[in-house]
Amino acid sequence: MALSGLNPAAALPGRWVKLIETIRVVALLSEGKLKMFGRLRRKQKTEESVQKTGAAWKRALGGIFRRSGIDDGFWEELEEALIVSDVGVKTSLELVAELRELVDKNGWKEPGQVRQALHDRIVETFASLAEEDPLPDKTKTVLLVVGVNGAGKTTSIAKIAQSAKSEGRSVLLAAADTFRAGAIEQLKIWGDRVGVPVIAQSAGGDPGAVTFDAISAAKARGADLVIVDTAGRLHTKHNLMEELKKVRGIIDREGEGFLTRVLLVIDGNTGQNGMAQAKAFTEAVHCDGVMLTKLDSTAKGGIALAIAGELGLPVWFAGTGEKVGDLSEFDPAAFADTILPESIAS
Ligand SMILES: Nc1nc2c(ncn2[C@@H]2O[C@H](COP(=O)(O)OP(=O)(O)OP(=O)(O)O)[C@@H](O)[C@H]2O)c(=O)[nH]1
Ligand SMILES: [Mg+2]
Repeated sequence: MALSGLNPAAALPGRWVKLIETIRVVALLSEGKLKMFGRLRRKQKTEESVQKTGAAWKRALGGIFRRSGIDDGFWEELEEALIVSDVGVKTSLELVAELRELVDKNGWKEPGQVRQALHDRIVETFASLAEEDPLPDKTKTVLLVVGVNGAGKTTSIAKIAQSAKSEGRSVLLAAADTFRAGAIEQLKIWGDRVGVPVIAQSAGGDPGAVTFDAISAAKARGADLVIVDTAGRLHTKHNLMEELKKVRGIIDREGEGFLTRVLLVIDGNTGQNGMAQAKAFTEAVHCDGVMLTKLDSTAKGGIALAIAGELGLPVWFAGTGEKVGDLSEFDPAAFADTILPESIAS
């Protein structure tokens, strides 16, 4: 090997540093304090999945941070660009007001300083909500999955089921979408693919009864994660939202010993309509977190910021494709780095 050019003495300290770091990481891993591979994967996947989103933000914001100074025109353009990126009027106005205050207070002159402050604000918004583990280890959980038609609920359930199973959890799926023709079959196919049992009744049955059966089966079989698939429904349809409340009621009543989590699935392309969905579903069944799907397409993703900022709902997962492995835990820093990279201001 061509090592002759190396000075072994000079290489030694570097090796020691590496060795010490390895020992530290192994120690942390064994204490369960660091999920290293999970975290690395999460960052990388979030970065990969939001590339198109990043390009959309670059188109909307690119020129703004390259302006020669911070004047009224700068603020107007920034506000407009945030709104165009689906951040929503309310959140955009609030963000701009906050940034203006910071500029006045600190006497900033460079648009790049505003970019950094906006980047940090985005990370903070998401990070302050992300403290709770969506699916805590060793905790029996019923995950109720809700959202409008076609948002990606059933596909996301398969992704989460596979990921949970690979972490050693015993998962069971409940086919509580008894409404749409073919929905039960679709969930059964996913169940077969990922090797997870599906509790179902016949089409047209009562979603509450299926949920009841699934929780009973989980108790009998010692399953620790029940994921309930529900029919897609327009958030404006009162009777369908009432039906969802009943399902939630059954989980609360029957799921003794189980943590209840409600996951709202939102198509990342939905734009501001996602906000109306999030409000209505949260009012009906109190959502705990969001899965933002289809980020691999042209989603602008700004809706995530509006939902986090206005409703305080964390984004837990990102859907990054149609395959079962296309799931990533949402990484706020990677998201902010991709939509507002330093290069956008230089
Ligand atoms: N590109 C992409 N497609 C996705 C993603 N998630 C789901 N899909 C696609 O979106 C379509 C709808 O997905 P479903 O999982 O059936 O959606 P759903 O919310 O269960 O739909 P309903 O049961 O009809 O309400 C399917 O074609 C999926 O393959 C994603 O992250 N990326
Ligand atoms: Mg479905």
